[in-house]
Amino acid sequence: MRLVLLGPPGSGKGTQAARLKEKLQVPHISTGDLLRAEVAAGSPLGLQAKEVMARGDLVSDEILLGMLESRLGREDCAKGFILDGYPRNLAQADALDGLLAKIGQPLDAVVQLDVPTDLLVERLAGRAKAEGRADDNPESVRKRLQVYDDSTAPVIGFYEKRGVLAHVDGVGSLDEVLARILAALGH
Ligand code: B4P
Repeated sequence: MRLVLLGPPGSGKGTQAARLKEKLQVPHISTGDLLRAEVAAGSPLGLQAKEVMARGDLVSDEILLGMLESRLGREDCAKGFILDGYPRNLAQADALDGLLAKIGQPLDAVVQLDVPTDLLVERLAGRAKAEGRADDNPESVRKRLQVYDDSTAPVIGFYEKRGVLAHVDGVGSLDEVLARILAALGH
């Protein structure tokens, strides 16, 4: 199964991908986690990404594509993957198409998690208290929601036109949302 999880910040992409990987037996690839690992390691890429992420902006498409290409080339992706956090704009959606065509692994499905904005803000405020992530402060959350509306939301139409997109209601318990995603995937 080659799956993309789409949705605004706080919609549960990372949360559900971590659970789906057990069910689908494919790796969970979170571009946010890959970037946070670079930041934590203090690598040149991490140093570039740190400020951009903290203020809620998108890291450059070029950096993301290189990172993704090297991750998808690893052996554990041979049977598929769950992509969480990529693509985040139309240029990334095009780049992903090219990359997957090159490695002969077209997407099977794209799931969009729908959650109202007031609930997103509430969830991210909860995570700010629990985990203290650098980009969960109110100002960065506002920016991330704006970036989502401006840059990421158009990706929904891109996949709708392809006939591969399923909308899933992301409001409910973790188990309820997981069951809806699995049903949308025919599992
Ligand atoms: P991400 O790490 O992708 O962060 P996110 O969009 O906020 O979603 P995340 O997956 O972490 O949270 P979730 O909704 O699961 O990106 C962070 C930054 O990295 C970006 O702003 C950008 O700078 C950079 N970046 C990443 N990918 C990039 C790309 N492709 N291009 C450029 N830059 C990129 O969970 C949120 C909270 O909600 C959690 O506390 C969770 O417990 C809670 N929650 C989830 N489901 C719930 C439910 N059903 N009920 C109640 N709470 C729930």
